Amino acid sequence: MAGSRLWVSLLLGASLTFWASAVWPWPQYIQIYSQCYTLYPNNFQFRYHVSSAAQPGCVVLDEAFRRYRNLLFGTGSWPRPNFAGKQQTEGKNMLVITVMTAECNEFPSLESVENYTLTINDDQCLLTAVTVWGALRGLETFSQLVWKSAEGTFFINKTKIKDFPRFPHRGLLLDTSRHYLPLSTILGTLDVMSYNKFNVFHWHMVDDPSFPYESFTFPELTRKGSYNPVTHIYTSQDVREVIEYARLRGIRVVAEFDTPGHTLSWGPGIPGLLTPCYSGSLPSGTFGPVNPSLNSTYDFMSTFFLEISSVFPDFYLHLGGDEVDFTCWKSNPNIQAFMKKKGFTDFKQLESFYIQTLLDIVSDYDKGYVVWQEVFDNKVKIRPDTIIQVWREEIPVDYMKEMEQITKAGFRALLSAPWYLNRIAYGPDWKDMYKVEPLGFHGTPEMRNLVIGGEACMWGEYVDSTNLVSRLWPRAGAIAERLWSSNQTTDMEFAYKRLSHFRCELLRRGIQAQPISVGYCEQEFE
Ligand code: CP6
Repeated sequence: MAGSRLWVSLLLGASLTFWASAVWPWPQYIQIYSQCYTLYPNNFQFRYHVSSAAQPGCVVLDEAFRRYRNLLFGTGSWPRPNFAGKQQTEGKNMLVITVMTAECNEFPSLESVENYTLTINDDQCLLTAVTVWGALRGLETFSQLVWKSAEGTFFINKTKIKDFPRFPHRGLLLDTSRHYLPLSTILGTLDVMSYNKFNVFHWHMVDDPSFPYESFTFPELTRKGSYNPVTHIYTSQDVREVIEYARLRGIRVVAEFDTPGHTLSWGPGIPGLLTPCYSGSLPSGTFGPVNPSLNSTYDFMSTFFLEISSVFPDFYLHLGGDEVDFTCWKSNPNIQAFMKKKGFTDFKQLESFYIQTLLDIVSDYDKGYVVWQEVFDNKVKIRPDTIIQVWREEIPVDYMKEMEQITKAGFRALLSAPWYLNRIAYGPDWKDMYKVEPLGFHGTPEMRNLVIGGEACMWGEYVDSTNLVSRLWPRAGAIAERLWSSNQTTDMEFAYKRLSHFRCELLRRGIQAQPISVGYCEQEFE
């Protein structure tokens, strides 16, 4: 392979038509020809093929057709083409969709097949997919292939695409505890995620500063733990709305309720849950992680996670387990006595005891779980199907070594360490994130197969709805392409051109994406 940039320019000849092929993320197999067809906004339709398993009434696709019609041509009506008689031969007036299975009312999962093929030629404009989730990916690609001439005519080039994701888990983490993100901000982010073919929303719902999740079994958690129990909470209606909005875009919602650390906001709502820290022989009035020495803690967790297991339909829950600070546990005489009784000599053993008990509780609810890497590092006994998320950059080992160790032990791994979007630098920092090779460690093919993908993280300490969008986009796109496209898609010049173009397309779609370098966008924006 001579590098996709060269290959595309050979096919298209002129750089004028480059933007007809500026798909992001880049498909696995794509051939674009210079021949192109006219699209007529007034007549254009999305249609179900007669042999498609999904037919009108399939909400996922009906809704997607409406969205993509708006994205392509806007909501207004367009002037009729003035060469009406030639429409049949020169125009492409429909995209025909066929899917093999009709899971229109189900949820996407880690196992969902997202493959699709797109064929635009003299005879047809056809999108085929195994599932509706694949059809959604194909519709997005189709929408990126359509371009508008200076005269305002819509065109699509003759194209053949066979596409599928490199990794099945392509996530974005949003933190709604450090700052509350309004529902509209979350929904807007799900839209842009779908433009990037991301398929997992990792909802880091609660943390030390606030508890915005409205629990119906423990309403005090929200009443006493949120920034404002009227305006800064996610009601069960809100949560349902996020889950359905995500589903319609082929996005899973993986909720994280991080324990035993990062739980200060849980304290006021559940007296006795957190460990009282001691200063000498007296409680200091401050609190540490969840108290692992009390039966009441596990009773609470059983009830709480029973609720969470039913509210979030995804098979996986994220149980956290990161950054547990032992100083408070160390200071507390009751914890010390509990350790002695259990024969623990190390606080890692105490942490393991807590996590193991929690994992057993959640397993009983028929859920799978994702945990942060410390759970593996501290040698907690975990079910073999646990997914470990790697977030630490250097200490104690570099993240590629960590990926190697996790997969060598037979666990599935998710990579996040190189992908902190909350961190900003002066310069084109998307390049380093783009260049990451998730399988860049020493290992067997079996070990590589255990890497199910990765996540871009937007930790919220310095991010709220005022700066989220521009900090996310288009930089998160670099990670989206690394997780979707082939490991051969590494040409930086080609990526730069397409990402610049994609950023302009995001602006056209009303997303305040930041520039990746100097320059301008062809179209004008408000
Ligand atoms: N919050 C929680 C965070 C981080 C983690 N957990 C975090 C800290 C430093 C970096 C990246 C992430 N802000 N709950 C660790 C997973 Cl560099």
